[in-house]
Amino acid sequence: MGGTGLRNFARSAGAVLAICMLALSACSSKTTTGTATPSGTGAGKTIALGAVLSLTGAGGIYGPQQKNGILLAQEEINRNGVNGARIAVTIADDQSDKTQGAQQFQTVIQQGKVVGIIGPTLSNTAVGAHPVADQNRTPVIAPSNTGNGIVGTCPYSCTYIFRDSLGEAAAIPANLKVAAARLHPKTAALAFANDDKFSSDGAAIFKTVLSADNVQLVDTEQFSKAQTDFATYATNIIAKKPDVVAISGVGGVPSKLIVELRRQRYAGPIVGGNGFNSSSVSMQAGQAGIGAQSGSAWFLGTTTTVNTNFVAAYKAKYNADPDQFAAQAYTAVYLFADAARHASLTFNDVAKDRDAIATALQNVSIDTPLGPFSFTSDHDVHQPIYVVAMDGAGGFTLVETVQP
Ligand code: 1QQ
Repeated sequence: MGGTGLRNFARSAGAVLAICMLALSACSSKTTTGTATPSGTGAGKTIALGAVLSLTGAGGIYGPQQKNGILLAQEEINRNGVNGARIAVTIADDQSDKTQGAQQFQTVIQQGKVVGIIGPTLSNTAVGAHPVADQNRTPVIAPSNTGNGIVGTCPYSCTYIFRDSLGEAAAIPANLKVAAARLHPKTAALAFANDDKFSSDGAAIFKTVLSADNVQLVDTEQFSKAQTDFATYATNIIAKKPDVVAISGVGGVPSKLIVELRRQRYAGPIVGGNGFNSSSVSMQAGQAGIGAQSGSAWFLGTTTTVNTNFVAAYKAKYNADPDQFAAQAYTAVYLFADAARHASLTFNDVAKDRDAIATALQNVSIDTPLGPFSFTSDHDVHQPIYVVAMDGAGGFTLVETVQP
């Protein structure tokens, strides 16, 4: 390109860059390493993504917020596009079922020709779905799979699997550290769903950390994630007079057990896992849930520009506050968009584009509602932990922020 051409290009590139920088203020004062693909190369093209979420079943309490977060991010990003291309997210329901989740992954990969997938909602579904994506060399961002072995060292090949959801292996110790410093418990009771991967992994982590803190486990109650009547379990727990009760469960389990414990006049502290971090769970627990404490990856009141913009935009679109699940799903779209911006997509060779996105995801570094975000070498999360407590009205108060 001759002198003048390059200058015109530089001038127009300068102008385009300025516009992009403005558009990107939503989620990226930090900059991803590596050269961005010249803008405009994606003009008229579509970046197809899949989102396989629990809109029904045990995880159906989390999926709707995730869907909202994804649709908001898509709308914001498509105002200016990704190097001229549009993001198009196909959303499917994994029905909180491992086999259904694997089937939906297969469908968005084979038929949807997606270059990336967000999901599924539950760790229990992920162990069925993620191997399908990995075998098809299709990058995944797990927006709420906080169990063990989801990234890094997995019981199956997980080279193409990333997660932007804080693992219980980090969240539970941080939560218990804050609880121990305030409550100095000597005894504890543990209740968990034994037919759900996340709940069982969480229970194992609670056991390990409590024994490391010399907190004696005086009672352990286990039940199915489909359990709805917790009267017997609450009676057994209360009979042992624990200093604190720990709950590791998904869906309706946390709120139902909390309500039953309070109904049977248990007035002591309650701590829990990621299953607590949903505005729907806080709402269902209501007054009984006040003070129930968990380690969260996000806090509504974080005053960064990117988070206040997200909260304001979410409220404007849905007339409701977002929660952690919405924030993580929203962030996942921005992470894919930034990877696509740096991936030199062909838009005609889907296998090549999937590989390019997977490679680019490793170098992503952007500001998000979760905070400055980049993946660890294990494709995992490294972020502050917000220890929060239910406020009795569908929200959470911040107890303490624990740095990683
Ligand atoms: C998991 C979870 C659930 C509580 C929410 C989706 O963290 O299954 O990993």
